[in-house]
Amino acid sequence: DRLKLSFEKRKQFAKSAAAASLFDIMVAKNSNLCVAADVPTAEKLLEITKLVGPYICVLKTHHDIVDNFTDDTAVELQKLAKKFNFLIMEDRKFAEIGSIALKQASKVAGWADLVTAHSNAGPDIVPALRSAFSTCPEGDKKGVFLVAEMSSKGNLHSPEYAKATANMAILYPEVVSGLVCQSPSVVPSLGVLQLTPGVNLETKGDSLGQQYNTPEVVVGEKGADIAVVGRGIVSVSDPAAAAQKYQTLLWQAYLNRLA
Ligand code: BMP
Repeated sequence: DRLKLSFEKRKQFAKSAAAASLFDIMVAKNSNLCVAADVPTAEKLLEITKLVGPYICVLKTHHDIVDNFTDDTAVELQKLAKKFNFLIMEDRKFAEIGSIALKQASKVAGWADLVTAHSNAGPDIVPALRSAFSTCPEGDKKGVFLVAEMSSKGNLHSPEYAKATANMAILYPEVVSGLVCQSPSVVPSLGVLQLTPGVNLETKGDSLGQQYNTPEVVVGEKGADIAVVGRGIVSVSDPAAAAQKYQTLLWQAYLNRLA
């Protein structure tokens, strides 16, 4: 049972190098918190990263919503990732035929350790992204998270779609480090990580379809290995304190799950 096994033990089943290093980081930092750094400018992105860096295992970016995101921004992000020991995930959700996804991913593969992709175009998205990684130094240490389910109201992700997405993780275990999903039964093997967005202590949702749960529910019931918190941390007056609080609650929920 995945949910009863520690991250230390699960690391032994990781076939993707990025998943293995994620398990290491999570254990070293006692953190299963991913911050979604959805801020409007490059300056704010670096500022928020410095504030939350000590508390996270993954920094998730949407670099295309950031004004003046430059190569220098990427270099600074990588320095912070090294300093605070976290991985950078560009949440680009690639969803194209392989040949286009390869070209799109080549734009971010240099600085992102992890990227997200939809599975709707079929399994060849995975080797396409692997090809984009392969042109980078240490490209074989990079990984993909496939979106099996979503947190938003009315989404079209059926159980069959989620299952077919999980099968792609079995087909390409060296490349698919994890799945983005909302239910505990989707993840097909012990070495694959479940990333679950939609976490907020203050509110149940937003006005555009987002749906939130608490850390306890997301980790304990929905099966998240890593939980994503965006506005709950980046849109409050003290992001560092909020990150510390979510880190503590999420890690406690993981310990409770093991017990
Ligand atoms: P917030 O906590 O502010 O709602 O941010 C959630 C983050 O997680 C966003 O960056 C969004 O792109 C991402 N996300 C999500 O909310 N639901 C999903 O199903 C998949 C996501 O990647």
